[in-house]
Amino acid sequence: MYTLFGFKGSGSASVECALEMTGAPYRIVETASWEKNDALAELESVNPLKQIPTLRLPDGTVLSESAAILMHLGLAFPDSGLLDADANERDRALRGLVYIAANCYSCITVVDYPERFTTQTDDAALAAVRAGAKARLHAHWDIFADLYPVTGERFIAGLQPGALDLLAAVVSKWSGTRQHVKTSRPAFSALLERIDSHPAVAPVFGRHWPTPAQTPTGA
Ligand SMILES: N[C@@H](CCC(=O)N[C@@H](CS)C(=O)NCC(=O)O)C(=O)O
Repeated sequence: MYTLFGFKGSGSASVECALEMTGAPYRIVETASWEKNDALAELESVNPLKQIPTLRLPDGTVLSESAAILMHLGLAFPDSGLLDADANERDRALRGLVYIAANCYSCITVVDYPERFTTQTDDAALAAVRAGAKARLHAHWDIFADLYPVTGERFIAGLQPGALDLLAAVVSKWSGTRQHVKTSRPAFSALLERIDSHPAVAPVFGRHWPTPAQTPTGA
């Protein structure tokens, strides 16, 4: 079975949701770099970055990086709806998955851990790094919303939420993104809320974010 290293309110929610969509059996090992429990050493042994989500496949292969994990699941389970069968639609989703990982998730890391990205140690310097990353993050989401314009009742990836919808909905929960796009890109904001409340998504998101205000990372 699959083993998902994850934690409540973290990026592992997207993979947990994707695993639900595949119907494949999985177990969750709860750990995170900010939650130093016994399982953290096991996570570090398979992912030296100590980042979640990290997924161990049934054959023991380890995958990290949300986008790679979601692509793997979409390709391994073609009937799950995570990736479209149509090549053009699929390419559009692959671009979006890498876009979010490269341009949005990366900014979250800077907002959460500014000390990793500067040699300055005073509070003002750290606050400046955090503020710059947050502004850049919001700009990257505006560009994403423009690249993937809302069309009717469609989700980003199609008629049902797919891998790209899951990653977009999770990574946009942090660092004030949802509040930002409510004003800057209201149609995109409404789409994210539709993803949150879709029956294939809501049960998992409800476990990770029992109330919308609880966001452990990138608050
Ligand atoms: N590039 C990774 C980033 C994953 C990531 O930053 N995960 C966060 C939790 S949402 C984490 O584990 N951070 C802990 C750390 O960096 O120490 C991905 O796209 O999955």
